[in-house]
Order: sequence, then structure tokens, then C-alpha cells
Amino acid sequence: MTNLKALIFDVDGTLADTERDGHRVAFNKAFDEFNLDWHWDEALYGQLLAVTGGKERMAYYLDKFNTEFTTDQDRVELIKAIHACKTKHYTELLSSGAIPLRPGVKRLINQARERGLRLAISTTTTPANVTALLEHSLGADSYNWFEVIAAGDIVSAKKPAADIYLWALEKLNLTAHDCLAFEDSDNGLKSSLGAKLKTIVTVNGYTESQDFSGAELVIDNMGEPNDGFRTISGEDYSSDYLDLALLEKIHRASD
Ligand code: XBP
Ligand code: MG
Repeated sequence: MTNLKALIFDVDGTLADTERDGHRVAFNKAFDEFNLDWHWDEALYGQLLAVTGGKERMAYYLDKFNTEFTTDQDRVELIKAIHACKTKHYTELLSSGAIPLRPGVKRLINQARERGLRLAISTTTTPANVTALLEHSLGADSYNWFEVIAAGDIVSAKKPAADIYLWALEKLNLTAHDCLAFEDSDNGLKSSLGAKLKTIVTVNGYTESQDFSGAELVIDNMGEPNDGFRTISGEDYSSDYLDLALLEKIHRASD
């Protein structure tokens, strides 16, 4: 049995509930700036989240939902330009403090740091978005708390492919058995399980009805001592907030 050495966090939907009021709003601001009549309402965005990666998501939208759109520009280049504009709007949204961390995230990360656990991030989102979220929610130095930040285009195959987690494990020089992963979506869970990582899922409005087979524990959020989580599936050992004691039990049971 190996000791728990590292926690690997997904970002969007896990550290913060960023999609509906963050990324989606930033995409629509970018579409307006490009004078496009594209508008992603909450329901459509929920469908588009089937595809990870903002650039890939725009291509999916054009292929499946806006087949009438034509342009004399190179479509790949246009999508890249729109995405850069979206990232500018998204990081500005984060800087305004519009998207707080989810319950229990700051407490768990601080406890892990105090106990010397190594921290990493595995996310499909753009690196600049990770920097902005961490700096504006955990403080200027918090970027350095994470030994490895595996993000965005660092791998060509995005979630649900396992590549982003495998890349993080390689950089950590750890095996999957040394770690626990934290995710929010079916695509994210497929990715972490593909890397053989035991995974805890905190659902959100867009993902609560998805299939999380294979997760160690599925909860509605990480919980706080005075405001516990709701267990959706898996073994919570009669706890109602994630702390290192619970993580150790889950990690031991997995061996
Ligand atoms: C979620 C994603 C990202 C964001 C948009 O990432 O799929 O693509 O929706 O960010 P994760 P970008 O859950 O893995 O953190 O536009 O920068 O891709
Ligand atoms: Mg996510």
C-alpha cells in the first residue's frame, strides 16, 4: 500500500463553478466583439460542454448547431482569434472576483499544504485562465503551490482522453497509486480513470445527471465542517466534508 503523496485537481467545475457564469459569458462577449450573431444561452452551452476545450467547442458548435455559418476567413484561424478574445474577457471576469472557489476547496488545499502533500492541476482550460483563477481566489503566490499545472494545449488529446493526467503524473514522477484526482464531469472522470487515478467527483448544475461510474465518491461539493456535503454515491465513511482524514481512508481503500 502506498501513502497518499499528491492531489490532482481539475479546474472548471471543480475548483470553481466557472462554466455558466464565466466561460459562457466570456464566449458571448467575444462573439459580440467579432460582430457574430452567435449566442450561447445556458441550455445550449450545457449541450456544447460535451466537447472540452474552447476552440474545439466552437468548432463543434459550427459543425452541429450553426451549419449555416460561412466565412471567407480560414475557420481555424478565426476560431483561434475569437478564443484569444474570449480568454481576455474570461480572465477579466476572474479578476473582478465574479467566480468564487467552490465550498471546501480553499480549506482542503490549505490543509494539504500544511501536511506537505504535493499539489497539481490537470485541466483542459487555457493556462492563463488557471493563473487568473488561482491568483484572484487563493492569492498572488498560489500559482507556486501547484508543482505541476497541466493545462490546455499542452496535450493534443483533451479530456476525456487520459493524456492530461498522464502528463501530470510524468512531471510529478509519481504513479497513479500515489495520488487522488478531483473532477466534476463525465469527460473529466473518464480522463482521470484512463490514467488509473482514484477520483472524487463534486457535481455541479451542468454535470449532476451524468454517469460517474468508477468514481470513489460522488458528492455535491467538498463540504465544510459546518455545512456538509450530500453524498450521491460511493463510500463517505460517515463524513460530510472532505479533509485529509477522509482522503486517506478513500486512498487506502483503493489499494
Ligand atoms: C473545462 C473545459 C474548458 C473550459 C473552457 O476544463 O472544457 O475548455 O470549458 O476553457 P476542465 P478554454 O474541466 O478540464 O478544467 O476556452 O480555455 O478551453
Ligand atoms: Mg471540469
